[in-house]
Amino acid sequence: MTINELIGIVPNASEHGTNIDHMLELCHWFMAALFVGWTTYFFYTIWRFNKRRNPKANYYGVKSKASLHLEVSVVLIEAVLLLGFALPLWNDRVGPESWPDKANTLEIKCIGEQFAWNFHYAGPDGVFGRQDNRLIDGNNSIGLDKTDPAAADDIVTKGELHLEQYRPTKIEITSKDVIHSLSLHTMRMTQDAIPGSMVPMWFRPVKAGEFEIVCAQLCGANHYAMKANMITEKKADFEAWQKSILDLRKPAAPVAPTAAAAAPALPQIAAK
Ligand SMILES: [Cu+2]
Repeated sequence: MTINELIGIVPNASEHGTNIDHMLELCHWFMAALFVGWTTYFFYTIWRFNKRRNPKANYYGVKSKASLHLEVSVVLIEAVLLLGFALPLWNDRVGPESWPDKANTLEIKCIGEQFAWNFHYAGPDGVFGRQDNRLIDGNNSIGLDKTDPAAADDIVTKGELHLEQYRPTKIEITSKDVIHSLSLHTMRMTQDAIPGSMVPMWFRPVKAGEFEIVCAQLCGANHYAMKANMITEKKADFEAWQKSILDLRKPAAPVAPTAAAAAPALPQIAAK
């Protein structure tokens, strides 16, 4: 059992998450060592320097260099964690070279609001329809301009994020009102949703399944309930989901006139 599991980490579902978990595990071991070390030292000083053992004050203090060496070791270990693990992982997420090839990337826009997550997909044409906050109303939660031809096949969901297994995914995040934070724990990704900014993040989902999304920024009275579902599915299932939504929008096919409808009306029998 790892410390990560002991304190209840949710299972990882992304490609890079294994490295994040590895670094977390190292940090936890290091913190555990510091915790045990400092606590032991604390009780030692209470015993060693109490008044009964030391009726007379000592004006010379510590002469040993042990504490200096310990402090330097702590700084060195922290430097290794930061420079050797944290910064390279950070660079893998945001470094200019790290972004996946656009042609193979599933791009999604995420718009937070009090207290829900909206997800906007470009649809089969791969082009996002124009968006304008002035168009936001009860039936148009992200202000999608429906007169824009590119918007015709766009898909907007509330509380449901569909991802394609193994496909690099880029999510651009913003908010309509206050600061929220899109937290995909199982993907080891979290990014603040800031009104007026579009902040991108990317990852590659590798584990299929249904996972929980939460808001990680205290954003108001119902912050605790600002959840959504993340569904990672196979390519075929993802495409079927997209098609099922678009099919609902197709106008019903005109009904061919049936023989009964075409037949002349029967003469009415006069009521007596
Ligand atoms: Cu929120």
